[in-house]
Amino acid sequence: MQRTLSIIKPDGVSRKLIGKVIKKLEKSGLKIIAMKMLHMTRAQAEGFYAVHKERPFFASLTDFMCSGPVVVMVLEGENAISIYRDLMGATNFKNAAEGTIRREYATDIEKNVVHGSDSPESAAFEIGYFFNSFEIVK
Ligand code: IDP
Ligand code: MG
Repeated sequence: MQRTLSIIKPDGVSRKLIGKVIKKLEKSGLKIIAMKMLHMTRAQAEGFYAVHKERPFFASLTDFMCSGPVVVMVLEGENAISIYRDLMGATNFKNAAEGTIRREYATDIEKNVVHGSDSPESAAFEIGYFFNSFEIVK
């Protein structure tokens, strides 16, 4: 069993895509074991994306991520990290496979609707960033 962190980004929430994203998640067989809505401060967004702080898009990305509420979830299942990455599709929606969340709903390389952890190490950091053990159902 593996866990991964999912975020429906501010564009997904403001464009009323929460239900559509969750429908795809539930169809994929992944189990939602934690979920909440929150609005990050700039400092919280910068802390979350600290691995990208040297990238040219860091300021714009963290601006975007604190521009409105997000829905954060913990997903669980066998190979949850790669199953959810496949469901999201490529970072750039133009390269994302047919049927993926980003291919269907993203409008921009930055405003790409969803986030998903990329490794067990980042999943552990990202889940711990948003949830304590009481907020994750067993
Ligand atoms: P990922 O979300 O598919 O894991 P990362 O490379 O980790 O992609 O980048 C994190 C986020 O930064 C992306 O989801 C996207 O919102 C944004 N991003 C990535 N590359 C670019 C870029 O070249 N220009 C603008 N934003 C980008
Ligand atoms: Mg990433």
